[in-house]
Amino acid sequence: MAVLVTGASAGFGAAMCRRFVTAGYRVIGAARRAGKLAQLQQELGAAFYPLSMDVTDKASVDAALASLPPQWADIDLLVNNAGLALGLEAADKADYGDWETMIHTNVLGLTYLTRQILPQMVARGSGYIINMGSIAGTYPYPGGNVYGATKAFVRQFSLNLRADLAGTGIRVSNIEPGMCGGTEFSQVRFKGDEARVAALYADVAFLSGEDIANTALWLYQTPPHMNVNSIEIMPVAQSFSALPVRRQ
Ligand code: 8X3
Repeated sequence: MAVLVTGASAGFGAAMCRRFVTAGYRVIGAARRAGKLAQLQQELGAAFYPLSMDVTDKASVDAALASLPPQWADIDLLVNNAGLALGLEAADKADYGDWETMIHTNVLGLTYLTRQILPQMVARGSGYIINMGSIAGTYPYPGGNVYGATKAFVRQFSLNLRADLAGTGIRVSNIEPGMCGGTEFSQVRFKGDEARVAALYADVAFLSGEDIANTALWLYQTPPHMNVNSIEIMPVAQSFSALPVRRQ
């Protein structure tokens, strides 16, 4: 039995691979960047299996999964972690290509992996799917437009999976983090604008990839009769703000 983590080359995904291997699990790390996966394999050893795939390309997902050696083919936990935010512009100014990339990765990629791996879990009558949502899937904010909408898809898809999987013993959870740092998330969102990234995180005790990896491990180790449907996590430094009102 193995754990499969997508988006394993950096951030939450790499942190999860490290955490699960340290906890004694066998982990398949899936990502596009084979070099980063090879580094992770050097670090983690035989308990880690690097799997090159592009989650936005269904044929690549299918071929990668079909290539798994038999001893790595039974997946008990799928962590659909691959995802990204691109841009923070208002909807009338956002780059449409960015919207497409987010939808392909955060929505279609997640559904490809899920659809491919669920049948083996159903056949065994056990398994766990952890999806990476976001607080952006619940709370709207300016510039969140398509990114937040993809995470709202992930939240509802997670709940709907539970409806379909009733009686199977398979568990599904959606992790919904708020502000996290120390990952490539904001570098990617702001396309390498390091000054903007630094300004965002300045003097904030943000969540780390390790915090999210520990959460995923805790979920997986909860007793089999227990399903955490969703878990929303923010740094203490982040909270809510009043809705803006435009006065005449
Ligand atoms: C990451 C959280 O607040 O940047 O999904 O959208 S936020």
